[in-house]
Amino acid sequence: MADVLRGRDVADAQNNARKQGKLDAKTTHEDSAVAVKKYEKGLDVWIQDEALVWVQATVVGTMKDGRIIVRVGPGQDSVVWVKGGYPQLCGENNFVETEDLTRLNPLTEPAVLHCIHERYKQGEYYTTAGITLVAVNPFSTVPSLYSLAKIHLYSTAQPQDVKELPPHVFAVAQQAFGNLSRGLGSQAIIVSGESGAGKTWTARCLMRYLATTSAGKRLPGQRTPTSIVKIEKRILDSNPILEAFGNAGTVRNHNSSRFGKFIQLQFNRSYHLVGASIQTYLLEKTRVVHQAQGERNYHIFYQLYHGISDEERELLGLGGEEEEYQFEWLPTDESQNDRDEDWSSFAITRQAMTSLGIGKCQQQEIFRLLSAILHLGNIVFNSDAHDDGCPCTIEEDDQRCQQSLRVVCSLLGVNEDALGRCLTYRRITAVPGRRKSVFMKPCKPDECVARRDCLAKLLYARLFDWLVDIINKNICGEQAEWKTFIGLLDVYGFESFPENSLEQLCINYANEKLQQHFVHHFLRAQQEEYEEEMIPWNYCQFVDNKDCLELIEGKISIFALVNEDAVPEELVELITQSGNKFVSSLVGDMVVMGDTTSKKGRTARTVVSKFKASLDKLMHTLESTSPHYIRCIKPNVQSRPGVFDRRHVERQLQACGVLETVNISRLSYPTRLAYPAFLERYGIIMRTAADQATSSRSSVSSLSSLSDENLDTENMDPQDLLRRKNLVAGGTPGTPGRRRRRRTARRTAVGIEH
Ligand code: AD9
Ligand code: MG
Repeated sequence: MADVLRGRDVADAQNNARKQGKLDAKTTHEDSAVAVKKYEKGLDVWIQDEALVWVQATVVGTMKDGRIIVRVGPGQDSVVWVKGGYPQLCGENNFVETEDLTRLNPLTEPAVLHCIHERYKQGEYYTTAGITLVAVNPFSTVPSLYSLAKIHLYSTAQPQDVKELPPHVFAVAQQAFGNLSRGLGSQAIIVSGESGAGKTWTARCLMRYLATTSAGKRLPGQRTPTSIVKIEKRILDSNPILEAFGNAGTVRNHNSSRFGKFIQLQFNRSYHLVGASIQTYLLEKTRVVHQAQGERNYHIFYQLYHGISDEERELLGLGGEEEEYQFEWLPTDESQNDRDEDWSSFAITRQAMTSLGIGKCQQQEIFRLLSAILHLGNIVFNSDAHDDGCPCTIEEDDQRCQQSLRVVCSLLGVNEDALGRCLTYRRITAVPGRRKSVFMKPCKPDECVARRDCLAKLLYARLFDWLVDIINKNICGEQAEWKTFIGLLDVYGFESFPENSLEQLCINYANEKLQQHFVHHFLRAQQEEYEEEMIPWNYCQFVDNKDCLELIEGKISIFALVNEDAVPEELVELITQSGNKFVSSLVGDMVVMGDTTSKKGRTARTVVSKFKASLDKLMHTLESTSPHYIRCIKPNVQSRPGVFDRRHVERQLQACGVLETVNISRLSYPTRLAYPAFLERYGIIMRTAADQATSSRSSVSSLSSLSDENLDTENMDPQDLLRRKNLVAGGTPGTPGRRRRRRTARRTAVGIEH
């Protein structure tokens, strides 16, 4: 038990031991007296604080009953009696200069939080935490943080020197690229964090860095082939399109991504970027038809509304300049609406579409569809009719509704009666015995609204998928051309609202999956490896979320029960029969849910099963890579620069496992070197060139058994001799046997590095 809790609070140990019955009341009191002994007068400690989470204090004295008296406050003017739980020791740390949290001594939760805070105050937004990079969102443009000079600094550093450079998102990208170009296979950078923490910004920086670096990897004087310049531009151009159609202003982020994204940057044998492919996950469809208070619909609707010319406005049925339409699904929140920004963003989106091969005609089709969706939101139903026992109808007395109905039908290429019937009646198929009978049942008012919303969501989601397909066709490299990839994952963080839907369940499930990947990759893999290699190390407890995942995705689980009751077949049929080829092609491949008796005998996949399958595939892909992690932190909920809410940050550090990562990294051996890299760095202490020429593994093994006699001491400079002796000081004598030798070599590497 003591091992498990190394470095943790004594009180925790006592509590746990007490739970296990190892401490009785008497020993508790005695132990308290022993425990408080270490709190000598004048010692600096951390104590808990309501507002600041942890504050520094100085011990004034201790009581026999285990209470500790400390002074706290700006001038150390207030005296506090610390009751439950013992204060944690501050130690002596230069917080601002501590670039890797695992170097904090003692490594405690308060020290981690304080370090990130102190660095933030000095404009240091990046800090390493073992294999993770902690990135705090500055919420302001920091000059030179992402300049070309910075890119140059990281991209020209030797592989072994990258870690010596200040922590940065470019350092992570460079490590991934360095691994790739040293033949270590595909890499993945997993960016996580809560909404507004900076994931998409970070992913954009990574893309820009990798595109620029890969371009700069050519020989001096060699020109970048035009085809590669084009592909790089297209890859970067995919961002404005995906953000226009998949991002929206929310109360937590004015540019919130409402879908998950995994982009695979593909590199050829010479490590040039030759293509990319994008996989998206679960676009939030509900937003198209429902925007919570203070939130917006997808950016593209506003861009279109404010960005098109007057002639186009008429053609799309969005009204003339003087008579602006009011759209139910286009809420205007003055704090978030900026016409000029929408106007200029629209120009960028259009330009990006053109660059990705979406011509003017196709762009018009897209805009017509978007306008049709907006107009669908203005269609309302006559609920009085239903109250009188008559079928519901589309409201005839509402002029705006009738006009929108006409515009929708014209833009979608469908018949007014057919649309009205689809929205107000549902088809029921009964199969009594072997005879199938079909009849139409009038819908209740709320069912009509649900069918209207379903149609809008279907069209928008299909349009989004179509765009992703087009983008992929234009940026994906030939399979024969690319060999390895660097994957960038930018997915939505955990979500919990007063009212949660299936979307939140899926989003949180994705996060649990990623957390499990992290746990497997880092925490568990590391512990198991040490155990297997019999390297001395102390176990560290971590939260294993496999039970949680089992509850969501197992055989008897929430997913097994949840089935989102599918798009009504009448709506799919209506769109399939549209006179507008673009519109009908969007649903061309859809399988009608109720059509289980068709020759193909297929059934439509539910949202859940589709999402689960795409996540499983993602996990499989991630397993084939070396992962790197970036945890983005949002310093305050108001998205303001210069404000660091310690409580809010601490919660995020806990939730994303940074505190656990730091703890486990600290307890383990943080440095690993491949045999060749080890020899490259320490080979100079080999006695002869012949020693160095043997295979890497045995060379490292013999290097690890170097002793004084092996060193050519006679001809050495005394300083050099001392340095070399120090270098081998961590070595242990080689032992016969393959496994044993491997272990020794690795241990030596670790010892030397320290
Ligand atoms: V969400 O889950 O998609 O809602 P993200 O992606 O985590 O969220 P995003 O990258 O969109 O957050 O960042 C939010 C805002 O913070 C951006 O629009 C920028 O205004 C701001 N930001 C983020 N990172 C940086 C940065 N490194 N420097 C300056 C930043 N501003
Ligand atoms: Mg985002």
